Amino acid sequence: MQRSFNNTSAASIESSRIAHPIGTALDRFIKNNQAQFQYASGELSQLLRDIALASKVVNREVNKAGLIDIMGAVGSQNMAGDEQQKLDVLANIRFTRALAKGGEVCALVSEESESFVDLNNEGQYMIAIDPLDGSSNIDVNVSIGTIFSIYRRKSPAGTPIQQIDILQKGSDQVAAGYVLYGSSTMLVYTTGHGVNGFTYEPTLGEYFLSHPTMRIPEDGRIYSINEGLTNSFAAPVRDYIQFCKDENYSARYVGSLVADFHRNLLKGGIYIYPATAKDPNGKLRLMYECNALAYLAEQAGGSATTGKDRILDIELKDLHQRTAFYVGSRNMVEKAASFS
Ligand code: AHM
Ligand code: MG
Repeated sequence: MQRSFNNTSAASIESSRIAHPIGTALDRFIKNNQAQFQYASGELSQLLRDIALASKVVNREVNKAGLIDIMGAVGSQNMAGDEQQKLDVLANIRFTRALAKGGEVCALVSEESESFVDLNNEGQYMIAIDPLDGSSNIDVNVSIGTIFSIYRRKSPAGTPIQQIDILQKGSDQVAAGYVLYGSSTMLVYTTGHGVNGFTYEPTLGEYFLSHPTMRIPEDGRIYSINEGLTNSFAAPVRDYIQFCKDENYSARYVGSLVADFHRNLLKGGIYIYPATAKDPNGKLRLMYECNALAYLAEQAGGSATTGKDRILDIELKDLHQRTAFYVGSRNMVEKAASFS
């Protein structure tokens, strides 16, 4: 069944605003909302806290990225004599460690690992994560992000992890979100009851609610696509780009999925990564890039498709499966699809 925020009444949105004023600390927000979860045992709350904690550590590393070059390039040693590690590898280690220690996650799928990681515990959740997406932007001081999807494990806890625990459809997500390491660091997530955004206050070391009950405008005037690849797009994609130009839309493309998605979420817009000659199934990965953002988009009133089909309905066959990705304002995604 499609979990859609569109059915949520204006009154419940308003009551959520009243219950959680801007400035509410993340910990308090998670605690106050625990009763909303179907399995309100506190494990998912703790898992979200673990993610927030790991993101603070990664945020610190991201902010030091420029200095790392000064102190020694990748492959060399830093001043303390430690081997330097690439930031995306480091982020993977930080998140894996936090989630393994937390004990709520039994298995982890990551962009950085070929197969899933069995954490050998009784945890009830499976997580798919891209620890640091937009890696080409790391070295040039441009926004990057972490993307995560959380699922309930399907087989009984304590038994070996099975394929049905790992290869779950996007519509099975129980929570999803991203961290944007931008001019501010933000954590944006959903547990199926709307989308809320928290901004990190570095001097206090805490996230605070800054964007309650986020809604993506139904329409927008921004299109985000790597237009340099136009020659390898199919005709309907090229036609839609021409339509955007005819309408005098603004082209905005950071090249970091989280940053492009976040801007469009706030301002209205569409992000497209279609099939190309090089990547005939699209470039982006379903499990740890597209599904989370598709869930967030729908929860915020937007939509996400392959250009044809709903992203959250796609059957998973492979951990690193790719898909074409259209996400953003509902009317824009619909319009783009009408060119096919
Ligand atoms: P990555 O996982 O190697 O970082 O690739 C994903 C990134 C997205 O963040 C971004 O939207 C896209 O790839 C950019 O790709 P391109 O440079 O082909 O436009
Ligand atoms: Mg990625």
